[in-house]
Amino acid sequence: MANKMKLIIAIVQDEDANRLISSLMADGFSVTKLATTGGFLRAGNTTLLIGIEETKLESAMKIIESTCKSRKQIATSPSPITGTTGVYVPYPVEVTVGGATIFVLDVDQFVRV
Ligand code: 2BA
Repeated sequence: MANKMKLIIAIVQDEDANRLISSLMADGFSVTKLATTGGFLRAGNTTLLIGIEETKLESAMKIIESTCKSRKQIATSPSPITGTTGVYVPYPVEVTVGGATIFVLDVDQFVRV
């Protein structure tokens, strides 16, 4: 019977994406890169789709963990305080983004035609 497959969906920072793709490909993984946008920061990030055999999951996860760094970013959020004017005032908030947000899914079927 064929090996079970998993799909890794990894949301990473643009700064780490190219190095991560190179490392994954050097180890023989296939990768699809999507240009995505985070809902909170409304800034660009990168989502990678990596379809792999279950037995190789741990090795792919290690590469992601060792390549992706967490960084502090400033988000400009609307203030909840509207005061008497009713105007929302943007104010900066520091958030720690990443290393990587990773989802691992079971793959029902993997077909290449
Ligand atoms: P963003 O949504 O732009 O979020 C960037 C960072 O802002 C997050 O980093 C987190 O530190 C902070 N943040 C997000 N939502 C927040 C909130 N409601 N209140 C306060 N701070 C908040 P990470 O957690 O490392 O997430 C990085 C990116 O991964 C996210 O970018 C989003 O694109 C994705 N992501 C994270 N969790 C997700 C989930 N459960 N489902 C889908 N995408 C997710």
